Amino acid sequence: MEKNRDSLKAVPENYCEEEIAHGGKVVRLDYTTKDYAGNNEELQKYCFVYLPYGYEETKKYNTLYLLHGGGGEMDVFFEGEGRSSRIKKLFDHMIENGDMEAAIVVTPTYYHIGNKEITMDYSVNQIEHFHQELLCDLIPAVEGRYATYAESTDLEGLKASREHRAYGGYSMGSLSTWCTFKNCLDYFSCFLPMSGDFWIDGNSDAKGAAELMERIYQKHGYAQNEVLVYAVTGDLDIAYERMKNQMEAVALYAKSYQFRTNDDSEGNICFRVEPEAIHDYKYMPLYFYNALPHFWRL
Ligand code: FER
Repeated sequence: MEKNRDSLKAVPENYCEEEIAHGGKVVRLDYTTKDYAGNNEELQKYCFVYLPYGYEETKKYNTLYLLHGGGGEMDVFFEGEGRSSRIKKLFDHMIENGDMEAAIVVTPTYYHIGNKEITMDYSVNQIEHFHQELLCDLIPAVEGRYATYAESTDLEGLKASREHRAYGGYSMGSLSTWCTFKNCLDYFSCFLPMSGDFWIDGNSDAKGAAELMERIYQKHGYAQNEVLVYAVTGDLDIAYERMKNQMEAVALYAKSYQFRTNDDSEGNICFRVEPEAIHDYKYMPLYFYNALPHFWRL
């Protein structure tokens, strides 16, 4: 596997700062789900949804589902309805300048809203069950309400539109991204795990993760140009060693993947490392800026 210790491409200075005239908007979407990780009782939840500038019901949009880290909630990326967070401004600039394709960006939580008693075991359990909420309730609520490539929101409709659907997250949200890869490869094509490795039964396990990834890939039978994984972290990040071990194991054991070298021309999995970056949400704009130009363009 190619070692990448060069800096990622820096985010242009104004991207996270400047409001643009043609910006998108952040709205709140309420939906009903169930406590799939617990007793299946009905739950009322909500997420924030970024609608790109010029959003129209008659168009079709790519989607990106984004998950926060441990202890976070829906507001980590967009702060709230009608707000103009740094990440919202970043997406506005990237879409306006053609750096990334227009996309609807959805920020839910894998927790029960407002739960203050969050342990690591609770987080892992919620994350490992989140695909049920995702497929049965969240995606149908979002893609039934907003104009995406899904002609229908049953599993068949979601599968037919998988090339237009991406999933990413930071830290424990990165674990959620690996779990979505495991459980939902038929419904998502692009994955952005940021600063978090793939835990198996709650434990970091590089070889186990690599073998599982290979099994999943083989089972689904997608071609290399039908799946993209952009894994990224910093070399001072607490996730670095584990993520590096995992990606090196993928290079050894997961023969179905082709690693992308730095020129990004070919291959469907890469591991990018920002020198001196620690475990902090403040690096997310840098990771989005470098990853998202490759998404929905397989
Ligand atoms: C990791 C490093 C740290 C990781 C998760 C964390 C899923 C989360 C830490 C925390 O929430 O305190 O590699 O992988």
